[in-house]
Amino acid sequence: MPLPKINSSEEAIKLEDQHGAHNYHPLPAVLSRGEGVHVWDVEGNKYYDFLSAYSAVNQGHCHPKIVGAMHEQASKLALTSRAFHNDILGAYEKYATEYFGFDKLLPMNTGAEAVETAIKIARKWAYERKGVKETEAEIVVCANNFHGRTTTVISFSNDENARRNFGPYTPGFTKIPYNDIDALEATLEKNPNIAGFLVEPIQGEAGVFTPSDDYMMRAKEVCSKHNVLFMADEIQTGIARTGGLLAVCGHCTCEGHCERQETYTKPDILILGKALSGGNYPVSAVLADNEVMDVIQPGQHGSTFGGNPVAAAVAVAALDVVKDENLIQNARKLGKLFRRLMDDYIKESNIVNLVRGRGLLNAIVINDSEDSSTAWDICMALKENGLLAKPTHGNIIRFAPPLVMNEEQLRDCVDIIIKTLKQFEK
Ligand code: IF1
Repeated sequence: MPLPKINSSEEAIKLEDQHGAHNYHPLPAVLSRGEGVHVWDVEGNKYYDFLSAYSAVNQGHCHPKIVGAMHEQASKLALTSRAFHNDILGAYEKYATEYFGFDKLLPMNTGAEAVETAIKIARKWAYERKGVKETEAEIVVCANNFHGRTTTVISFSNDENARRNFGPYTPGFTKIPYNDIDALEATLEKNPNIAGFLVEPIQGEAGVFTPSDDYMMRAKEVCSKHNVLFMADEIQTGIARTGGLLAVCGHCTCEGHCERQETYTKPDILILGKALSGGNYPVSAVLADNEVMDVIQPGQHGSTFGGNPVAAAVAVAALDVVKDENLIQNARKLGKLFRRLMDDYIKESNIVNLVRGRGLLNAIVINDSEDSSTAWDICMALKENGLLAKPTHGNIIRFAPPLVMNEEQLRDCVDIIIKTLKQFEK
């Protein structure tokens, strides 16, 4: 059956409204094409993408190298399941483990699945290596976390919208304040059953909440001291987004691999998703060294699609692009410029309180109450002016363009943002 031809944004939105579950409230932009830092709607309007599918499209829309690899592999062999081997998975695992500096990789598809995988590995490690009594392992998480949508993951969310009426909840999680080393230390000290500390190096959904520079490093130290696994959810922050290969790298000047070991906080369990495929395909992964990963033995965990040939080919191409196009350095350079230009404006602004972030993961905080519609209204006006961004948590707007942006484009975007904000100055 041929699909109905969509002639206008209005038509497309109406179809979704009638036939799709209402689990989202998108900005009314109906996109039909993307290339690099730009997307086009069905009316042919061109926009700068300032969300990058929540930091999945770091390498830019429809990157020819990634699309080429995907196309080539899909026409050769798309899926075998893990009942048989395929001739690319091992090569991808070798490439990715060397790229990030770990012994082993466990391939999954979505971010939430990778977080679930990390939780399972940490619990099993606690029982089989740390000597915690079975069913008593605890995982420490942070207030205002976002790690996905599964029943276990929302069990330790404190976002009522994400959590309410989805219980009963999975036990085994202890919540502490974010960016609070003393709270972590006190919790690990009094509870010997803690398997891991699961943390976002920057809290994306919480409004690009950026902790103190030494938080990750000190958290890792505290975890090591108490024989607790340090588990970094780099699904949104990783793969060049924040101006380092990983955000746990902090401010080191690594070029892909971390060369300045003294500033590198290596997680015991690293969780990746989103940009691992450049947003072209659902590809996620958990990385760890042998002493941790080897607790998983045949039959104990898996996925029909995890590690499929297309995913492997896409991930290798996506990681190649990050290196070949110096996306780490570009994100760092343009991020600094973005915050400087925005800071200059904010000095005279009544509508924006501050800009924060690292690399090209930034947010501005709007000077209005959390339940006001101002941030949404600004995003609607940004759309009219040719730039797409989305509010997060009421009065905060996240800015995360593809990392293939150049300086001229970034300056153009800042002009659009400032011009738009001026429409809202009181
Ligand atoms: C949605 C937010 C971003 C993530 C971290 C795991 C996952 C995510 C740090 C799960 C996913 C997405 C999910 C998407 C919105 C988006 C989001 F606003 F909800 F919080 F990016 F900031 N860990 N984040 O950010 O990965 O299973 O989705 O592949 O609507 O749920 P996933």
